[in-house]
Amino acid sequence: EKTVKEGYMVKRSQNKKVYTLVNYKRRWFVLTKRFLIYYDTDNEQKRKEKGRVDLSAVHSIEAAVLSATPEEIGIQGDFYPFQLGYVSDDYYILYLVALNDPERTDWIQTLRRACSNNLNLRTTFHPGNWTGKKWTCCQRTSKTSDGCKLCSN
Ligand code: 4IP
Repeated sequence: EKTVKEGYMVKRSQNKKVYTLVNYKRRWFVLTKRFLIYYDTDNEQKRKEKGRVDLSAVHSIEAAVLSATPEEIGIQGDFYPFQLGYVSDDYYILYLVALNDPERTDWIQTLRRACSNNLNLRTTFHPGNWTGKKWTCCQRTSKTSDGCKLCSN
């Protein structure tokens, strides 16, 4: 399938396994018409797929706030996070960290274009993170609660 956009970003672990700790990994991202796929970065000649998001499952693409230090993320200085909310077997948010602000804007716009025909797009989102107990943005204690902020466009 044709590549729409590709590049390095740092991703936050999605907590698919309940007992793993949150961490951040640098990955090579490839956006096609139907998927956002991420690969490991060990061998650029022979990249191994680590995971993918089915774009039809995406309900929000927004800038985000990450309660993490640059050291934890593995980036020096400012970082530019955004989020991809989607529903598959559970509710997930993939937090991604772009290399700079224009790159973040471009990833958000490109992903939104790829998802523009989704029927499940939402009008609100949580700018903070789900800690397992509450949202850091609004302190709400339901993971599936409506977002506390209106989506931008
Ligand atoms: C892993 O940590 C990686 O961050 C995985 O990301 C991530 O999976 C795992 O979270 C997390 O436990 P270790 O490598 O230290 O084991 P990647 O697949 O990019 O390597 P996700 O789901 O984010 O792909 P879980 O809880 O989601 O499995």
